[in-house]
Amino acid sequence: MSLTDRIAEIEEEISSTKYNKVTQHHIGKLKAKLAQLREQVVAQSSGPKGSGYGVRKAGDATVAIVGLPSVGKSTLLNSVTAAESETAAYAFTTLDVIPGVLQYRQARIQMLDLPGLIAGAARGAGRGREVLSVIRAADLVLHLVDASEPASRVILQELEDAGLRLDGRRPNGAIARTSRGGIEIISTVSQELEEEAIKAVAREYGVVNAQIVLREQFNLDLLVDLLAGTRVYPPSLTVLTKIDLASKTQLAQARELCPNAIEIAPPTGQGLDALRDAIYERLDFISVFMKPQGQSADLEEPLVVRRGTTVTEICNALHRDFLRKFRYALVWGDSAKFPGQTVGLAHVVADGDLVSIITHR
Ligand SMILES: Nc1nc2c(ncn2[C@@H]2O[C@H](COP(=O)(O)OP(=O)(O)OP(=O)(O)O)[C@@H](O)[C@H]2O)c(=O)[nH]1
Ligand SMILES: [Mg+2]
Repeated sequence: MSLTDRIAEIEEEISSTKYNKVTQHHIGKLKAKLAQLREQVVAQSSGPKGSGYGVRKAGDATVAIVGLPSVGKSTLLNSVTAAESETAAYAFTTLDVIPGVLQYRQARIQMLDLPGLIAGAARGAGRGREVLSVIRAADLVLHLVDASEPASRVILQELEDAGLRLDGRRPNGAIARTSRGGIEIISTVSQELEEEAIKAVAREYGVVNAQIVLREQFNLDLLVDLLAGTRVYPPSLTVLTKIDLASKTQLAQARELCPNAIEIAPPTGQGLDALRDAIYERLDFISVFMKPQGQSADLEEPLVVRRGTTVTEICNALHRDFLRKFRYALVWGDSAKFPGQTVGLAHVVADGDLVSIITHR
């Protein structure tokens, strides 16, 4: 039996088994198996190095444009960057990853136009697996939905199956392997899952001896995510496009399917300013001002970085010599305990900070 068939069989068994305290254990094992089979599919597709899409990350952040064929992904890329990605009125116009750069408020944002995703992509339909691996590496996912033909479930399901948890967060728990003693479950809150079910799922993942610490209510899916450890949690924005084409009824339908979406029509320019703003906000950029050693601060042109950036990353963004010759940094602003605090490479900067890197001569 092929992997795809086994996946289909397990999906079928899960959906036909009623979930309750008695079946929890069994369903848990099935879900763990399913997750592992899906990972095998992805692993098989990676093949020899050089196959797949070799996209180099560039700029201050990377945004993946995701959607069904023909929703208008390439049209959007062309309208917010200088890229010229082919567009056409038929599906699968784009077969490669086409990068473009969106320059906005001192940030250089790499936008990736991707081939359309279709149902079954996570199992390898189209070039689904390769496209999904590019999406996994993105800092933000732009989910494009055609307002004149709204359908969003297909894509969201494919992303979910590929281990992408849009706007999600890591489950609050940990697995510490031990050398003996079997599996011990330590939970800080009362769990709806039976201990035996939790252990059964863990065993599916080859856990024999371990302390499993759960710091929130877990369900089977969260538990599998915790054990798999390979999930990614990118932020996302939903975008309704072609709103110039959509009838009143279609638009109403689209809005119901995708509440809070940004509405655009790239050929008329409608909504593009709002979209650029939203991308910038969602990427959580901050500004850091640099004060070159022994000179006055540059308050004109800040360095734009993502929230959570460390002094190491700032050094890298400036010039490779900074890291090699680094002695310490001085920081003024919200991340400093007092003005001019001396910090090391691991220090995390805050919006509006003034930073001076002190190097060996
Ligand atoms: N009226 C209108 N037409 C649009 C809009 N966006 C895209 N189109 C048209 O829709 C068709 C498909 O657009 P593409 O940008 O090629 O779509 P895609 O998502 O890149 O398609 P694939 O690469 O095949 O997955 C083209 O004929 C575009 O001109 C829009 O906002 N309004
Ligand atoms: Mg395209």
